[in-house]
Amino acid sequence: MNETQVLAALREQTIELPSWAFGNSGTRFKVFGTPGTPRDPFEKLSDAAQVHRYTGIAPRVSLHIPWDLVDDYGKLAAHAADLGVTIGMINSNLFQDDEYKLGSLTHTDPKVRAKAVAHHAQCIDVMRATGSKELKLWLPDGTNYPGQDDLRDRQDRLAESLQQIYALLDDDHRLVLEYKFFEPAFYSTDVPDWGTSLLHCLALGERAKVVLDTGHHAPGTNIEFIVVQLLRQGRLGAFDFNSRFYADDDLMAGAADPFQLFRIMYEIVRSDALRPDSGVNFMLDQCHNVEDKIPGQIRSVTNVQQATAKALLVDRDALRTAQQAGDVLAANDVFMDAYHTDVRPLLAGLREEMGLDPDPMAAFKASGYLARIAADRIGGQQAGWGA
Ligand code: RM4
Ligand code: MN
Repeated sequence: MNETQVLAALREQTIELPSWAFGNSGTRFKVFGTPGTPRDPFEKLSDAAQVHRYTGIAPRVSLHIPWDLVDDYGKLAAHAADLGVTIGMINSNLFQDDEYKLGSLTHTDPKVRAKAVAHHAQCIDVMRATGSKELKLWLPDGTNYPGQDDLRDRQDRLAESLQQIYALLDDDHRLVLEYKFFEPAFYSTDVPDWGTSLLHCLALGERAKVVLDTGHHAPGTNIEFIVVQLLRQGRLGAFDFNSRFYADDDLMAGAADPFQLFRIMYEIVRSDALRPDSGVNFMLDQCHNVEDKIPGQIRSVTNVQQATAKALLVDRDALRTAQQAGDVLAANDVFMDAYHTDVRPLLAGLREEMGLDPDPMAAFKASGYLARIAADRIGGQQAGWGA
């Protein structure tokens, strides 16, 4: 790709933000409050819109139900539109209700399963009211002890519950199913890997796709290989980008391993899946526990953008030639050359062309927004996990 083509591809790229990144979060040890933290979904959207304002590529915000429950979703969508953003995926919540202690969609009790399915009917209503087209499920279900429950029956119950949810969707809705190898359950997880997610999606139908959260794999997993397989099947529905050192750390995307992010984005580019109509939603799923949240999101967005720019710069003709000649070192050189390219000037130029400040982080800092919200948002309950 020449520079004009690279810039054209970057201009089309969008990244979706999670509303929960703007609320307080923490670990099981402590949740730290931050001055100016949003107190409701309206304020979360206002903060998310700041990220779009300075990066120009983050025009959608995912909601999480019930954390983002409001009386009037039309009003929330109108607020988003006023801010220049739209509502993205609607995430359901199957992990914060006492009845779900032993499972939700997989529970042995049909009443609990019915309740979990009904929660998705509520999420689909939110989709209709906000114009969202995607329902996202992450299933916390699993067991802690061998023998605790029947692994095979749980899969059958899950398949049946998912069918019921899928049947509730409108024709232009999609269902995306996320996998995670452990936590909160430690012995078995009912959707632990991409294979399980894919099998359930294949059974459901065309509009069911897999979500790949970069934090949800065992250390050492070759995530870009999974990307390739899901793209080959046309079943990669979305990413939840974040970084990890140990488990599901939810750190800023590209912070721990920018090379991995580059390798993932290379496979996206290689399969022509960056296009807005490719069906892959590039989302962040992160928590900012010790850093400021809006700058944390800006950094994440620009990290994904940098990895994408480098991926676009791979000389694919030279790479193919080296690969076909069996020239291992030359092929690796071509790949690494792109990775080592400093794309910051290219991206600064792109932003200027888009009418943005070339340095989004500095421009946001200079705006004084953080000081303003700290002064304005006094009183009320700060939003966080569970609210
Ligand atoms: C899960 C998963 C989901 C997210 C929840 C809060 O680990 O990553 O995507 O919605 O956390
Ligand atoms: Mn996730």
